[in-house]
Amino acid sequence: MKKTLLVWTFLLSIFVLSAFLAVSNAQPSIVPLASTQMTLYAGELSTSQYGFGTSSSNIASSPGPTLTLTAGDTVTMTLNNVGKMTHNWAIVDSKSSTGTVLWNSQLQSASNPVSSEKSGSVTFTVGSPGNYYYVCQVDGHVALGMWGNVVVQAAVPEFPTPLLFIFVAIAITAMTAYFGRINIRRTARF
Ligand SMILES: [Cu+2]
Repeated sequence: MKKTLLVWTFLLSIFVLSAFLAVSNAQPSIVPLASTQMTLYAGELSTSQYGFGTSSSNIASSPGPTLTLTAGDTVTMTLNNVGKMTHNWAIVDSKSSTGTVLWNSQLQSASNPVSSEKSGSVTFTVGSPGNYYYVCQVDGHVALGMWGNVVVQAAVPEFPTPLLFIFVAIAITAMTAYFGRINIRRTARF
């Protein structure tokens, strides 16, 4: 197997893969990043203990269930108020009803909360990786236990395209060399 042929195979592989990428990129993708539906329940365990839970029967003692999100994902949060009081939900930068709301994640508000036995939802795009909080912004409810942790993980990085091309091209070249050697052996026997 001549080395020049292997070099040409390698270059041709890169060319074909590049052409494939150009064609596949010609049509802009309209598929968004992963979108996630989440549901939380809000209510009261007692007059001094309010909280969030993953079902109507497990309104957690504080803090509520930790939400693990991925940066860049679109999340639709639905809050079911199974309590007697009004509640709302928002991701904020501090464990406080007056913390700065992040990513337009506010589900209704302290002045327009979700009524008892009602539900509401909000759709937002998750921001940068880090640790945040979700709270009920109705006055005094954070102190009664209505908060939880939000952990934002980095999106899984894509394998860099140029490296992928070189990797695949090396694989094709290696296969060409392998089968080329077999052919040479067969030719030699005749
Ligand atoms: Cu509340």
